[in-house]
Amino acid sequence: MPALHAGSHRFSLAKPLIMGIVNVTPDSFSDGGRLPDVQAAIQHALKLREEGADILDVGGESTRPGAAAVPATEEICRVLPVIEALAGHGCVVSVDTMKPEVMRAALDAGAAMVNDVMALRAPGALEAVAASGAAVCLMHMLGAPQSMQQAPCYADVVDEVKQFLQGRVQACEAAGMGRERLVIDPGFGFGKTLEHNLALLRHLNCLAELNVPVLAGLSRKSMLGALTGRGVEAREFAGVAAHLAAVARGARLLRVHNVAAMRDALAIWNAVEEQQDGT
Ligand code: HH2
Repeated sequence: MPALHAGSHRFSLAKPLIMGIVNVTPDSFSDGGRLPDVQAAIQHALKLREEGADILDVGGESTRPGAAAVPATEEICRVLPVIEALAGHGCVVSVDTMKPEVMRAALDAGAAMVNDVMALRAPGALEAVAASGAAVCLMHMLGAPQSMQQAPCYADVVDEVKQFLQGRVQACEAAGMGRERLVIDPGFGFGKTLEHNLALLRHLNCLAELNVPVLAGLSRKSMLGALTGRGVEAREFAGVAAHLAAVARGARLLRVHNVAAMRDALAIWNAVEEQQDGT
């Protein structure tokens, strides 16, 4: 059974892990504006941990389609006090950033994982993470957040995403990072149409073949809205179903806003799976 090493933390991946989303952004598409200050973000994160989050993913820059870029200094000001406080409470903290400066500051402040929607392609990002003992989530994105949803096109989306992630895994290994520190993610909604997202979800087991744990991030995403007709605030049930579909195809980490709902769903899932295995 593969394991995940994030700094000094060790996770068995026998059961799927829950990564709770903590956005410290005024413009995030789903909970932006509701967590305007550091104390509120910390309280929200601690509640997510209480509800069952294994990892807390702290982000200071929205990556929703068309979102404005945030300077590194501003992003650091947003996330650093939250990361320091959560690490001080013994939480496993991930930093959701594309910028090497932010990665370094977050790792110094106690983050044990870097979640990068650019899969460490920014100059200096690979080196920043390799030099630490942190884990990294390598996500596929076609283009940049400002333009990624403008007519994304693939010959074979599953194969192209797989090739890309395989290349990033190899780059990390060449930089000295062991596989136990790596996680891959197809990047639902990042330069993908509804059909691309569905193909990736349907064939997620193809990514699991790379022998690196797969993370699925479907929470509140527009594909759920397209399939249910629901607004961002009313996509919780759809999100749980989508994440369980991902787990059925090998996903080992789930990045979610509603940790309590996912924890309950996984309690059922895990009980059924254990019964099946006879364990
Ligand atoms: N999705 C978002 C942000 N970061 N990271 C990974 N690894 N996978 C994802 O699917 C993913 C991600 C977008 O969701 P959210 O954080 O809710 O919104 P925003 O980017 O506006 O903060």
